[in-house]
Amino acid sequence: MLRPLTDAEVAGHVADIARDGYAILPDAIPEAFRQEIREELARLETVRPGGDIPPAPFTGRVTRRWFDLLNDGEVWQRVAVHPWILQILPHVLGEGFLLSTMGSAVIGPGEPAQPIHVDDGVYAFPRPHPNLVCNTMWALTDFTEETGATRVVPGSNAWDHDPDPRTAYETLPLLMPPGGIAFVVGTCFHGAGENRSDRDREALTINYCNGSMRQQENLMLAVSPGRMMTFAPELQDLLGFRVCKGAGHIFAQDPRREMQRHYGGTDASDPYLETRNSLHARRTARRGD
Ligand SMILES: O=C(O)CCC(=O)C(=O)O
Repeated sequence: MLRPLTDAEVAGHVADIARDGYAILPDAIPEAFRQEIREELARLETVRPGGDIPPAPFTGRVTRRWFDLLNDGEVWQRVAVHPWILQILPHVLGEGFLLSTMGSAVIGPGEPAQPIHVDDGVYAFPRPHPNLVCNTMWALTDFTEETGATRVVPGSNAWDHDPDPRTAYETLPLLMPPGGIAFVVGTCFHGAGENRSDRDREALTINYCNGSMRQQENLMLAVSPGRMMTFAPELQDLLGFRVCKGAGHIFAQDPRREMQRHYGGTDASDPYLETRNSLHARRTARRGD
């Protein structure tokens, strides 16, 4: 069991992220949990060998990346709601932030360094801009210079331009023993280091976004509604079961209400439930389904 972070610890990490673009939390993954995740990665290698995407220069030639993990082992549901991440991210991305994409980055020996990039480039907003994305890098094995620890350009989160592929930036490695989690805000220039060792560097990239942004992975379509209904409420909220600043509603309500109406667990306190039920019955009768 992880103890909660103190308010001072949360404030310290949030200040580091604001100033440098990143922060490291050692001992964030209890040993049994870390082993459970590694066993799940080993299982994925047997069912989807080599990962979900073909070899490519940016994502790696000998790097295995599996996606849409909420359709796989139950352990991913616990990864997404890591308590320390949920304590820190409201102060980085604002209340109502969402899970954006969950992936693995198992970097094989000999993989060259990844190009320096930013994780919020998918939105193409002019810089500097408020935090839209924050990635969390989970070190499942040693993050060292040799194994290809993620490299960051400290302070680049404040810069007014995107990374230039022709520039050789001065970078620092995010050194972590197994069990560390590093936060890398979406504006911070970074990339995986070269793996010069003879073993895999096993990591997760669990990425969150501001609640008004579109999630990078199409989570609401990728995971079947019946399956989402079995998830813990805090995970459902991260998937979009709650309205954020007026966005994301169904019948002008939190999606949770409509999901419960369809898939069970109806909320008796919903004042519009009866009206919506009868509207829905009329629409489906018209469609003949
Ligand atoms: O694996 C890493 O160290 C960084 C991964 C990354 O930045 C990415 O895949 O976008």
